[in-house]
Amino acid sequence: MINDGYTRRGVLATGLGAAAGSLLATGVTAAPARAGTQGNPLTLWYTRPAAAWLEALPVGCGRLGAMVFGGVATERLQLNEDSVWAGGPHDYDNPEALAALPEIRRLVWEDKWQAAQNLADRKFLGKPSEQAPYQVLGDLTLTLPGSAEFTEYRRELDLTRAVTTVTYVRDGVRHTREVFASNPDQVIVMRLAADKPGAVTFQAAFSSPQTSSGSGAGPDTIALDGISGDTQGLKGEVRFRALAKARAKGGAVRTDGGTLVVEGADEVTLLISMGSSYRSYQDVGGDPAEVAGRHLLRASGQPYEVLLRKHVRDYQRLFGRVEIDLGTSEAVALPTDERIARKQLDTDPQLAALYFQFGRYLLISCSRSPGYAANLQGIWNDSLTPAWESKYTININCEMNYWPAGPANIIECMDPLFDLIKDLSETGARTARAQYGAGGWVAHHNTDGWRGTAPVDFAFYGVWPTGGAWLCLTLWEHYLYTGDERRLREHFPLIKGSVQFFLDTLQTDPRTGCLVTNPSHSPEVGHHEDGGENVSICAGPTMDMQILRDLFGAFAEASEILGQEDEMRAKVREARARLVPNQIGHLGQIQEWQEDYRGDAALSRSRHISHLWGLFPSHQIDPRLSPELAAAARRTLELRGEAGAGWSLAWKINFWARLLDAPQAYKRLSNLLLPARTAPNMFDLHPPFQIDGNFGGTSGITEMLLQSHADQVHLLPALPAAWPAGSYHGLRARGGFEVSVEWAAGSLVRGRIRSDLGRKLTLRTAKPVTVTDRGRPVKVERPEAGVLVFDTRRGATYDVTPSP
Ligand code: FUC
Repeated sequence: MINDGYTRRGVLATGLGAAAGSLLATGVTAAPARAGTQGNPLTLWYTRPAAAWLEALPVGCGRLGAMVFGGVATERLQLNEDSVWAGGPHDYDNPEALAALPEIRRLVWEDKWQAAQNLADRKFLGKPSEQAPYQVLGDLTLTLPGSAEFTEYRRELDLTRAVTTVTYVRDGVRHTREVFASNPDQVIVMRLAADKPGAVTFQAAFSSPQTSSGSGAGPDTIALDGISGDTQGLKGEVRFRALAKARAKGGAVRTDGGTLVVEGADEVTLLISMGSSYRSYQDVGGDPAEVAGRHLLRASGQPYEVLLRKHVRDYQRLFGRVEIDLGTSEAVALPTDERIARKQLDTDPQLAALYFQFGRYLLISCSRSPGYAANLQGIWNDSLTPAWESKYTININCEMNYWPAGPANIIECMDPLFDLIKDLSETGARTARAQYGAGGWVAHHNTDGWRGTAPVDFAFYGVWPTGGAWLCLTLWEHYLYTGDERRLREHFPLIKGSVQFFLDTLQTDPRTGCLVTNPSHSPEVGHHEDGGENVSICAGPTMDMQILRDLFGAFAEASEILGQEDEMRAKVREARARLVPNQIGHLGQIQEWQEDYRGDAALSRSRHISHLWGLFPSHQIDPRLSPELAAAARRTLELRGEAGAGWSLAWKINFWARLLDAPQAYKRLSNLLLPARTAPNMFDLHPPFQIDGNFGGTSGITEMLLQSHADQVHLLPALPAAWPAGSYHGLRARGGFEVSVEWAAGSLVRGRIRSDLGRKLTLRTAKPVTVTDRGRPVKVERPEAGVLVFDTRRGATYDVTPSP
């Protein structure tokens, strides 16, 4: 069985057989009469059909997604295709902006913020000033005749195989449906089976809130054709087609208009294919019928078992790289929604492990090639007008989506993000020219299917030129994790273009002489809100300076590695030295702005904590290297307060982990897993559903167990008391290391580190350790307590054990 194969292979691969074995054994023995997780603790499961969207279970293969409701009389698959954006190709740049820029800057220098912000609202926002929403494609609804009664209902999502299953007994027949989304075959597959011959009977039809129509497309296939919606005066131009084809064993299949009719089959495989006319942000001339038809035809030629096997193999190649055991308890036997409703993470450590793996599952399911990057809802959206248009918000949310990709060992999932950055470097070059008269490229706080890069919404939120710069640092992160120079060379022009924009636009602050952004802001936080003013606009906010310090640093290092741009490197290093440094303010906090504003500004409880960007994802603020700044970051977190939207809480887990404060990090994780922030289907709630919190939470758990910044690999840096014993296998550290660790009584029992690049390794542990290479002691230096340094060989595996 595939599932057995997965777990056994995993256990063998860990070399930590004892810990992994005990995880499995506990899962099995804890399984209660009510079925529980049936020996597989990596299962979300429920005793009722989904009564709401946030109870339905997500499947996806990057390009396609579905929410599966698991109903008995009707089954609903809410369908998404990741290019269905309202509107059409559009250049958002504002031709009036460039002329207004000097005046906006002057007003900022004179502290006339309200006037500056008003002018930016009038002249500097994109046209239109709001971007387009990502939209639902439609539903496929199955109507299944029979009595209203049913028993032995169970609905689950198996994270080890990425298959969701529904089973129940109705009118004396056990029905079983499985659904998965296949990346190799680019279709969503549903199999309907029964334990009596001839018992599979249903009708299926598409519906959609879009302008669309259903029809028959052959004797066993129905179609839905539609077009995306209009928005902000832009005509909807993404045409799409969905197809559903039934392949039955026994019984009869026919279509009746747009209805698929299946009668008396033994078993049915339903293949769902979707395609759109979107070829790129500037071309919607594709043929949706060709795309949907091609994938359907190819899948049609393959038996269900083959489609399933290919899907599971493809998925496990990514998912199977990491195992995690944070301990277990009786609670694993409860349905997932009941576990969340208990509000007791302390007595349910496996729920944290499940959340971690669910995050990995989600990223694999919504960010794969072929396909576009994960938006605010990944790919899962049932609306024409989703919250914040389900765009790519790049002042935190989109980047957060990708935090787990490197450390949680699914780095291929970043590829669609890199495609997005490539697009933005093109549209952003237009914006740089049109609105700033600058070279290079710029992206502000949001983008959409049309890769808008001009400022949008209001100046208060939108006039922030550093979104593209942050995105570029994900390209650099990829290199830090993989050491892949070929990719770095491919990505370097994007980094260079972003740097160029800032070389062209940074201003010398007349008061401080520092190089600063102007206009900009600290995302979404006002620094003066009194006297009818509410202004965020300013010069040189801390976050910008932190991002640019890292961007310029990455550029300099990359250009050295690649042997390119010597002259520009010198200029960039000079500029880097002139950025405003991190500063500590009057409350002992990290200053959010160049000026240490008093009053409400410093006391803001905003969910945005942008000035701690330097603590995470960056490491400019570090308890070891800059203890005073770290203390100020702690103060900042205390001032900002404990509460927060889903993503904000998730960010705080990462912050506290970086401050090596396990109790505080764990507290934020517990809060993230409360019903107010985690839906019954484990989707993160801002609220509403926003997927960043899932990914930020996954990243936060990693940061508690393994950190690898500032040239050190730190094992178990913020291990909470609630997880006294456990293990993980396969997390990744920067520098090309794969790390597995087992711990008991809160301390390391053994670790195992594979070096893929043969780099020098600096290892930090709470207690002294010894390193061996195939049983032989390795020569190490011990520069300070808890730290050892040694040269590794490419491909070698090192064992780490507590020193006697
Ligand atoms: C920013 C945040 C919101 C939300 C939205 C998508 O505006 O302030 O909390 O995450 O982006």
